Amino acid sequence: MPDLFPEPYRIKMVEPIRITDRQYRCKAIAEAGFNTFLLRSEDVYIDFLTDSGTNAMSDSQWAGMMRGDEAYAGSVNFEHLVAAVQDVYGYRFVVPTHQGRAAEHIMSQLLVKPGDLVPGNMYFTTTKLHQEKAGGRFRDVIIDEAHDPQSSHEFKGNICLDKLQAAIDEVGAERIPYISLEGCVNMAGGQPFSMANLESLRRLCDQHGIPIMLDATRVCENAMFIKLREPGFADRSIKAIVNMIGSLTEGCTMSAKKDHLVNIGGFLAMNDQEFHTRAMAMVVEYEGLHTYGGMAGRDMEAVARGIYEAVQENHLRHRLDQTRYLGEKLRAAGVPIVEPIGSHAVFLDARRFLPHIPQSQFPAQALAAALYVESGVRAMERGIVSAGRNPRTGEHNKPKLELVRLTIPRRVYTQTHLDVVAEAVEKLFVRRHDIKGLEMIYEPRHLRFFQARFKPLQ
Ligand code: P71
Repeated sequence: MPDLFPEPYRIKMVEPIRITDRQYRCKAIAEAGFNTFLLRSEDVYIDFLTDSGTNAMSDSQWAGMMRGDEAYAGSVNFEHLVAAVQDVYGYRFVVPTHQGRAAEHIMSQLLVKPGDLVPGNMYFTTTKLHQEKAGGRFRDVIIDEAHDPQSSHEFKGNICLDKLQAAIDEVGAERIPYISLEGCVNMAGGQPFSMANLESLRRLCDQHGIPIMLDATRVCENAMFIKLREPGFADRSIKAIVNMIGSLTEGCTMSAKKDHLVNIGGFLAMNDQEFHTRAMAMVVEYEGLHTYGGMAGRDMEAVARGIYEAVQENHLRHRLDQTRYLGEKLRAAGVPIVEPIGSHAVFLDARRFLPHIPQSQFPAQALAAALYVESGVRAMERGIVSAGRNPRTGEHNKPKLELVRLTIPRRVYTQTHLDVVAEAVEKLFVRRHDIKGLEMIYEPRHLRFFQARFKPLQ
């Protein structure tokens, strides 16, 4: 693959990682109840659990940490954060939060009323939970292709306007507080929406007076895909594309732990003054004063600087190429992955990887556990365990996608690390028939994937 974009950085500091043997890992995964969330980080060799909060910060961000203004009120770093969001996204108001779900909590409580319907381009676990806790229901209105891991549609994050229109006809626009639009849809495999789709969505929403709230968690990566794939955008800067997305939406929730290249942080942003006033009143109850949310001054400075680094084209070219490198290696070895290769991760298709394990025996969970034992590589289940249960019937939700996510932290691992991961998955694929299903022996009520425990079936 000669056309890979190289690292636009050099390494100034290193963090040793530990290689363990198979016997050690067998014991570790059993102690963790076959749930990779419950492993100790020290027992992991290459950690592809998530790209969330696992970023390497730049020298500029670390320098910014030393300029933290830790005043309780009115920190200058808050001003920098607000200015960066206004400049890059174009939203008028910013409410800082400690991470994305805190922004989702505040937004859902303030905008969603009992009985409301929130249409979105595929669910995200925490997003949906907060909508439901506010008495709302989530409705998936993503295009059908997003549920087909083999469809190579270039913008699988697009919203199906017919599905959305049907939802509006069914419940009435007044029961739809907003449309939830996620960039580089995580659960679909890191798949972007197109600008053309957002513009059509905007027109439909304008007809009905429905706002669009962006989940901006990975929107810079989405903007890079727009630049690479959508006619008319090749010469636009990433910042200009993100700004255009901002101008077509009423506000956003942000987990800065992803695209904005920090280890902790987030915010809620909006144009509506009344929403802002109410969000400020609520953030002081749950997070902290409205000029820091749940963040230290230094954290806000790192986010402010990270916002600008996140829209650097070289950074994004390298980022997407790392993911593509891993995906193309696996594809070449015949390993079933979600197509096309997305932004932040390569997703293994556990249904095709382990056709002998029925969904009721948690194939993606079993695959993630087996990969850890094979290699010390930690991945994440994104299938039936993550989908949880229907809050009304108590039945398992049975998602079409049964995936294992190999998630690449930003600016952390080298190409050789990617090779190690690819070889481990390839080895496991050869002896996939040895992998057995699991039985769930404990599950918490909400977000069960974090703490559920399993035992292997014989
Ligand atoms: C990821 C995470 C972190 C996570 C969350 C829940 C289960 C497993 C892992 C977090 C997101 C996200 C999107 C699109 C909102 C959040 C919440 N993703 N929207 O992918 O991907 O943000 O973690 O800062 O609270 O590993 P938060």
